[in-house]
Amino acid sequence: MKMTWRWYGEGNDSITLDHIRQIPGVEGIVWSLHDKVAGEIWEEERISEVVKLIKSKGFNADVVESVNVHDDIKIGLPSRDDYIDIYIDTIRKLAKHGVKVICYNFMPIFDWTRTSLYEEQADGSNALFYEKKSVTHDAKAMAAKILEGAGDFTMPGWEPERMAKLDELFDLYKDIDEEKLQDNLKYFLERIIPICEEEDVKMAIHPDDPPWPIFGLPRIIRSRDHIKKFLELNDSPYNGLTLCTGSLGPNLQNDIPGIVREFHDRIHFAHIRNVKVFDNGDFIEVSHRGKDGNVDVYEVLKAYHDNEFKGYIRPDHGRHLWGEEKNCRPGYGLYDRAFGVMYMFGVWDSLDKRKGEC
Ligand code: DNO
Repeated sequence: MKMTWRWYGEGNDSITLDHIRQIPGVEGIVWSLHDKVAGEIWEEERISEVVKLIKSKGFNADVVESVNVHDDIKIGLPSRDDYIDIYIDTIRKLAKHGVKVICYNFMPIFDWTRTSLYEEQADGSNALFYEKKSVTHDAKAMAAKILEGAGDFTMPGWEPERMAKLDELFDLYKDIDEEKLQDNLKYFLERIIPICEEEDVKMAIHPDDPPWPIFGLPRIIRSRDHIKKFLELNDSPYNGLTLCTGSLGPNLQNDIPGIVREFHDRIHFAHIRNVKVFDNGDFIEVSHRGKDGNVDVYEVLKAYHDNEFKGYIRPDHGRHLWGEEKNCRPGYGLYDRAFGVMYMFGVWDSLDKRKGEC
């Protein structure tokens, strides 16, 4: 596995590349142009500038998370072809600068959703929290809360421009059910995957977070069966997954180690995160340690190890520790994610040793 770290760019992240250099074993920076809204053109000079900066600090810049997909593509509007052309243009430009994997999602309107970005914990830390009963009808109130919590940082998938048009967006999605969304995803894949094959860039879809429909909007990448269906939409190895344990984890029916074992050869990017799920379905994000939550992180890593996973991996969200919430983006502080890296290496290195001894 190749360890990576998500970084939001100069001036848009409280953590610097120099901080990241001190975390053992991190080889690559997962990056994006975070000021770009879905459907906007990515200029080559901007891409080249970021890649150069990342490489100048000794990291690879192989993974981009995300190039967001415009809602017109997800809804299947006639304008989708123009937006797909722009997407293809971005794939080609990224390939030219050595990018190997693009992480994206196909969630209608909202990216990952939480009801509290800084839920206080008994030990004084705080973390991202999801209260099921608050995510039923008032999407606008929730969007406002998320934007407020993000402060001056950009929140991918929660662009204020889009959030200002929620009524319009909900109206456009009103006839889109799971099946239609899947058809539109297939259409998108049919156009982009041949380009990815040509350019040697792997697409890695991110699962829906949380793994159930919210505000009546369909979500189609949230279980083993959905993943299987998705992979069958287009058989190319370039049509693959970002397997996120924290996104699938809140549904306790999801056997994540089993999913890794079944689909490992289509997983290009692994996100490791742990969640603790309460009896009423609410959940809180916890440390990466398996025992702290409901995701058996050891078994997940073992499934990757047994299959000699060579893809990219990163710690996903962490708790905010030692007061860093005053100046870090939600879920993306320094300390807990650095612990996550070390926990993963702890498990991985011991699995390596045991394998050598067998
Ligand atoms: C959460 C992330 C997601 C992910 C997108 C991919 O922190 O894992 O926001 O980047 O869904 O498009």
